[in-house]
Amino acid sequence: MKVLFLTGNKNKVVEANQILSNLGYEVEQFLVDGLTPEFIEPQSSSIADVSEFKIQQALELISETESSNNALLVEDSGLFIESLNDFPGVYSSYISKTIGNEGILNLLVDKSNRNAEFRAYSILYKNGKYFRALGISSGKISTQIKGSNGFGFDPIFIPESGDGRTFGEMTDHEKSSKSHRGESLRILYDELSHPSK
Ligand code: ITT
Repeated sequence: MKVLFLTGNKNKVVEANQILSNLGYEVEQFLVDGLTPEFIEPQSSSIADVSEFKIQQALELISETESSNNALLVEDSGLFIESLNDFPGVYSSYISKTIGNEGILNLLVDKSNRNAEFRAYSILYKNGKYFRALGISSGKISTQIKGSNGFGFDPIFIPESGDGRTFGEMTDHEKSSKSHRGESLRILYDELSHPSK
């Protein structure tokens, strides 16, 4: 069975494939006529609400045959910085594209508290059933941009469970073993493996 992932972000698809392929699922970006369909992200302060909205849009876009043969996946994620009252949070995508990593480091110049959290809320729809999972990766914002792997805020995020390197300095495999997305997909993986739980 394939998992069709409604996202404009190919990095998310790669990470999801690494985890769900162990279960025999092949994750593909959900495209309509070869293009990422336009979908709306509602203004909300909750990544769970944004994900619920995304899955409803995915169900509207998918044909009946496609949805009976495949599972559908959506995810909303973000970086939540403690001393900035959880900013950029649900605005992470926009902030990453505008002020970027340098902008975030500038906002934290005078702050001694650099605690932050990445969160990912995933929803998978399969055969009429919804599976939902929140993953969290706690850590700190670095003082410098380090590493060029991954995407978005990876070069400024040092996970607590690591060895001091940023996600941007880790291989894909190392990152997904510690990441919010990895955690949320591993929870989904468990639920899919034990559907009676
Ligand atoms: P969608 O099409 O799935 O919405 P997106 O990239 O816009 O793709 P989100 O709306 O969920 O995704 O925004 C999440 C943003 O948070 C993302 O664009 C990055 O800037 C940041 N982010 C989330 N997970 C990250 C990760 O693992 N590493 C680095 N940055 C991440």
